[in-house]
Amino acid sequence: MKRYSAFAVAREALRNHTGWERAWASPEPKKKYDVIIVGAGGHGLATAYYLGKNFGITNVAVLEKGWLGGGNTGRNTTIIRSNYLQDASAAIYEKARSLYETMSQDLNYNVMFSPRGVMMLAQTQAEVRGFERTAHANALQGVKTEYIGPERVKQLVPIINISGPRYPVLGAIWQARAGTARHDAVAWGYARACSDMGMHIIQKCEVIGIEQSGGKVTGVNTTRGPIGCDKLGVVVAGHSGNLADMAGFRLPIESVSLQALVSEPIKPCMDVVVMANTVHGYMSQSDKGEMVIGGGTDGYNNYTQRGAFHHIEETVRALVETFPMISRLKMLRQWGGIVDVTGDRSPILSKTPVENMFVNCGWGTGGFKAIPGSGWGFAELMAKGHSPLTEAFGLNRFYEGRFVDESVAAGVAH
Ligand code: FAD
Ligand code: PYC
Repeated sequence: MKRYSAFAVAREALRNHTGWERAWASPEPKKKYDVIIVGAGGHGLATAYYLGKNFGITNVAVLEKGWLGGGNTGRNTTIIRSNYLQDASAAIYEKARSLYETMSQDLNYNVMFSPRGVMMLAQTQAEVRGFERTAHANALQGVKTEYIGPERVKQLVPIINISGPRYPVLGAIWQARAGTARHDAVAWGYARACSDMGMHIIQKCEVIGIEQSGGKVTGVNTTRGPIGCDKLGVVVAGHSGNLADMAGFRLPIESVSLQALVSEPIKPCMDVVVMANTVHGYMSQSDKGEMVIGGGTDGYNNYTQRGAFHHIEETVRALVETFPMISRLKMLRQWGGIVDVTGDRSPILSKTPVENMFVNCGWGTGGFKAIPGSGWGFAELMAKGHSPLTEAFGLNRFYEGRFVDESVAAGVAH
């Protein structure tokens, strides 16, 4: 595949852009692969990429029931941070954050990583204590965060109302090298790099059954026929329960809709990301000038991949308290994604009761930031049978009571 470069842009400008190649191929499925990954979201594609890059495993197919990146990866609000409390979480999220720093160069694809800084506001004494504790834990883990007071918050975000009305801003946990990236570009960049290694990305190919023999996975049944494999990675976010059901076991996750919305574009007014978890809202400004806004998950399990009016009302009402200037903005679009939530708000990257079948799910409301770290660790788990990055996130923790409690760091109410 030809490299993207300033020279390539100039060359194509001179020949009316007739020389660009398709970013990834759309081959017919083969009868069998060494590895099949189900789900062409960020986590599935990153897993395939690191299987090839780190372990030389390239006889890989990524099967996607819809279009690549059309699940939560293309629906999220793109916040990247690693200010988690537990060591195992800080390790995988910080690995991911650091891989985001060099992802554009690594993939030769501009993912528009913008380390603009993320702050999570403390608006109750409980949050003050919680975030001070996280900042101390992060210092020990080598993750750079700091607890800042209300004056510094106001200095960084002049449009914020720090004095109320219901919840004054008491401080915040601030991570200066956290930020955002272009979500579609992350999926597209990984897909292009996988295709370049000879892997098959097969869209409109839904997995409808999982084949086993003697307790071992042997392949999948799909809407495009049966496809064999030696190893299977299931990376389907909110549909993980359905795939586990096909294989004959249950996962400790719930699927629920998480929604977001964007305003009309306005002049630059906020150059950091702000999350206000007590009032249930968060906001950043996109490169186009739209205010990107999200709130909590729906309060009931569902598979509804669309927006709903109650969500706009709740979230905007909450954010108007914190940013009074948004009260006059028009909202342009709203959407939803089906997120997969575990009891301890931590992911599952694990072997399963079916030999050679692995699951990567449970990222809930916060998996975009984890994509490269998750792909790195899950590829290692699939290739070698173990990975230091994924060790704490096995399914056995639910039997053994070794939870990785991240309910405070999850950032979004659920
Ligand atoms: P997905 O991107 O959902 O990919 C799974 C894929 O599997 C889908 O494309 C789906 O079509 C496919 N699939 C499902 N079933 C089958 C089948 N049977 N056969 C074949 N394919 C199948 N995280 C953050 O870190 N920061 C944020 O700011 C943030 N904001 C969010 C805002 C919203 C509104 C939402 C919905 C989520 C947000 N998240 C955020 C969470 C984040 O988007 C997800 O955790 C992450 O994208 C999950 O990626 P994934 O690759 O696991 O899943
Ligand atoms: O996990 O940081 C996060 C997040 C922000 C918005 C949705 N999830």
